[in-house]
Amino acid sequence: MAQSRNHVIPQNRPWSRRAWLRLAGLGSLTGGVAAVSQVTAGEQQSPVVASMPDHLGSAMGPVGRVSTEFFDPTRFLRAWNFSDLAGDDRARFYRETPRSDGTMLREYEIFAVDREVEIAPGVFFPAWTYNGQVPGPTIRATAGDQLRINFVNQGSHPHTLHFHGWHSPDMDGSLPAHQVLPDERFVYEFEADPFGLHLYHCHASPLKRHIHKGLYGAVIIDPPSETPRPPADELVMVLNAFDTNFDAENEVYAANTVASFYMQEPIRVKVGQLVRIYVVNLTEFDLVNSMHLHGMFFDVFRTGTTMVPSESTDTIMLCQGERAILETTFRYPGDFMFHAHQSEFAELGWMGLFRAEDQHAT
Ligand SMILES: [Cu+2]
Repeated sequence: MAQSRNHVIPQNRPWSRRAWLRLAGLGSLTGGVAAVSQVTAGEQQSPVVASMPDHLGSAMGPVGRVSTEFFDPTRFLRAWNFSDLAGDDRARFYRETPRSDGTMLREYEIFAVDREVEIAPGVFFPAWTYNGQVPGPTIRATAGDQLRINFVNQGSHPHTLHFHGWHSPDMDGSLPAHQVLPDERFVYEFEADPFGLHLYHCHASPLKRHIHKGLYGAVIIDPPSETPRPPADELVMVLNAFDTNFDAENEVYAANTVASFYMQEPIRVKVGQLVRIYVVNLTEFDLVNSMHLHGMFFDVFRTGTTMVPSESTDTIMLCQGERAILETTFRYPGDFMFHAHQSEFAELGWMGLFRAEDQHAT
């Protein structure tokens, strides 16, 4: 906490999630939360009377903007294998080499580093990160490829990379013997198997602390190239939350780290085009998270391990570490809200908008 700048949480007393709601009315989080806070704090007045003017001014979304210079949630949506970096920069972190059997060797440079990340305008969280960002870079391969991850721990604590998927025990990054100490390195190597939507995270103990500090990312393993998924506009959403005062409760929730970011910068999609959303739940402390999309339904491929959807719904529940591929096609132009159906999560930042535009709109 000491290294956090512009931190709005007082350090000298326990700070509950309810207190955060009240504080947010004074600070920089969301107008919607401010309205809630004034009702909560209005002991002297009728809640109805107290809430009237606040409702008029409670446009949802944060006041102010985060810096997107280093981490831009819009770019993160459609970036994998460091595709958000140009030529030489990308080659420093990612290389692919065709193999004789038609598969690829994919090599990654992943490093752990302590770094503050801005999770709401002016609110900085002292994160532990992979490659300086939360979530870490999305890894993407085709089933049968070989993955080689060169991991360097530049952080101040022992860390690991623990991948979900088939691999040998020595590549699991979970036991005390697997810990990579500060300034040490380890090479993880395994085959991309099975196809689906997976994840990686640190597995050093205490586990929930190492995960919630920001050490996690998405892994997309595409089906074999002979049987690909249909072309689509593809988006990665990692559901996460931040315990800013370390009381084992989250104060800020998001899809892709920045509270309410996509309320200010709606995700642009095309009417009539298939949209595929890779949703991974990496929220700590709360057992269940969810995603609800307004005005439409989507097909659900749980864990992404089948080509046939298991259900069609407008709300999906995900336990910690659970993930799903969602597919839908927007029928109408306009703004469509999406958010956690846990209302408290939504009001604390896990909310956004899709902006659907006609195919030929510029
Ligand atoms: Cu760790």
